[in-house]
Amino acid sequence: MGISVLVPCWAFVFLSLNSVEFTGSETVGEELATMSETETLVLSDSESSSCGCHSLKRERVASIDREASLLFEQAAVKYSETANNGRTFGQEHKQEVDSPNKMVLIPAGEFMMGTNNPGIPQDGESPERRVHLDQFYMDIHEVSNQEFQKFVNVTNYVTEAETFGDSFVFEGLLSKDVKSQISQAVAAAPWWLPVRGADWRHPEGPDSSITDRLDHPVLHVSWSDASAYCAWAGKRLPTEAEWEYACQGGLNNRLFPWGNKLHPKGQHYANLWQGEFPTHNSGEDGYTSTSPVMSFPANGYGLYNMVGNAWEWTSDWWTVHHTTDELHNPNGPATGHDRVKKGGSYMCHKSYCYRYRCAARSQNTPDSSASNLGFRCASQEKL
Ligand SMILES: [Ca+2]
Ligand SMILES: [Ca+2]
Repeated sequence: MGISVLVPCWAFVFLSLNSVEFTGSETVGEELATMSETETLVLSDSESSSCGCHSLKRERVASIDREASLLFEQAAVKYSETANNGRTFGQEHKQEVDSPNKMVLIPAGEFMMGTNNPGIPQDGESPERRVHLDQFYMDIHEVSNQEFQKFVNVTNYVTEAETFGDSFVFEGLLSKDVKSQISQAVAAAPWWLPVRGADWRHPEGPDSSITDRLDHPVLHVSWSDASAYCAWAGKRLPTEAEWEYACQGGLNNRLFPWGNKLHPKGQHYANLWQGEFPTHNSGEDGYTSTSPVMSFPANGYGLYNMVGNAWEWTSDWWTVHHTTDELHNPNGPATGHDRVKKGGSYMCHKSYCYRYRCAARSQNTPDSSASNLGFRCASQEKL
């Protein structure tokens, strides 16, 4: 089946967006779960600018429409064969990861958090507000598989994905064997599949491993898992304000950690998605999945992959309601339903998930885990 057949399929899915009126993301999830199987593949307006990452909630999975899924599968195969053929993950830029993660001082200061020109307004990116922060230390890279393995070896920690027995994996990364055993998908984002046996040791399910990816970010870790790791290391998760301030690398009001141009001098500065999401990832930046945690240039503070590669948990509860009040060391709402994640991932493309900006944000429930979500730690003291 050729691409000419696929285009009308996706056109149908996206044209359907405007024919269904949704009132809120929570309602969307509940409504979709009771819709016909075909309708479960319809995206909401808020999802249309999204990678669907914040839809990764176990209660949101629904039966797959087999006909539509077959078309999607063809797209995923195309993605896999054209982008991944001959590629060995992590071999091109394999390097020894510092263990434990080096930290750098992020100096005390003030910055404008959020933006008055939001890329995705419904995410609560605005308004800009002046934020003052004390100094703190930040891991220079995302926590790697090697580091998390050490933590588990010492503590026998069991992640939530292992306890639940499944985790969300992007369909384009799955083998045919694993895909054939799956009968459910995330209603609002059908490229996310709940995979039995997917966890940090098996990022694409039981037939995958991290052996050749020890220097890549650990994935399939929930907010609780990330918090447990940081506590074990004598650290903590960064607040959203700390993360966003650190992302800017000493620059002010820039979109990205390195400035406002996505490709300065024609170079890739982050592991993102090139091509058509979700059907074709050209891997022009060298990676169609995660990259080593110290790949791509560091920002002005010496931090790697703040945007792109893996999403990163922060300690804050999620809210989209902000004021212009000045804040000192803000740590978010006192309570909430979801936790904030920052930076986007290797799945982000401007057409779907323009969240690889410092001011961008998204959220997941604290027990969620996925094949593009990791973390790094912060601390008040030098370790
Ligand atoms: Ca990439
Ligand atoms: Ca990242």
